[in-house]
Amino acid sequence: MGRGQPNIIVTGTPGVGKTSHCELLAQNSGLQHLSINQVVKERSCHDGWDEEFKSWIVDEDKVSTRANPASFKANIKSPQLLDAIEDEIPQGGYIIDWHACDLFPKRWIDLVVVLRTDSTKLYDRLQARNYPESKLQENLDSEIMEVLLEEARESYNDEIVVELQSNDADDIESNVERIMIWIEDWKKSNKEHD
Ligand code: DAT
Repeated sequence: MGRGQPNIIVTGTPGVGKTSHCELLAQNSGLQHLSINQVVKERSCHDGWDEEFKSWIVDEDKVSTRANPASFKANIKSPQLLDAIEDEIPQGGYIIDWHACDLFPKRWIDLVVVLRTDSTKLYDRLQARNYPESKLQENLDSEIMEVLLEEARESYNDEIVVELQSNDADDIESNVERIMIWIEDWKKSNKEHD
């Protein structure tokens, strides 16, 4: 049984513009913006707030889906998070916003967008967020080392992983336009298979 609408992951280092892209894309496409950070926060799927790193503590090692789905379920530290996403995402129509993507089984995902930002611009954006120096440096290193891009390529087929630049406001518009065209194509080719 096919999905009527695609599921898209928008990922990348914190500060690259995931939320900005997802909000505009949701507005233009009618797909739903699903911020995993928000889900973790609202549904209490976390082990508390890390003050130093200013983020919710989710044990990502234990929620890896690279293993088979059964162990994915058995290993997950916060079953509520899995239940929450397991019921909703497979139906399609979600833009998933998170700084990691290997949580989601391949079969759920139709496109993975990895946003990239030049280090000087990313530095300024993270500094504006008052990130502590340790976290700022950690995120800059992660961006320079292409950690999220590698993770996306390891977790999904190369054909569905797209790397897009997010340096200026114009990039947001052109990236969203490009994804909109992809969504329309996806819908057309999926209809043919129904
Ligand atoms: P993320 O969700 O990846 O953490 P965000 O969308 O919250 O990132 O953006 C962080 C900040 O950077 C926010 O003030 C908006 C700005 N920003 C994001 N993408 C941008 C772009 N392509 N051009 C200019 N500013 C951008």
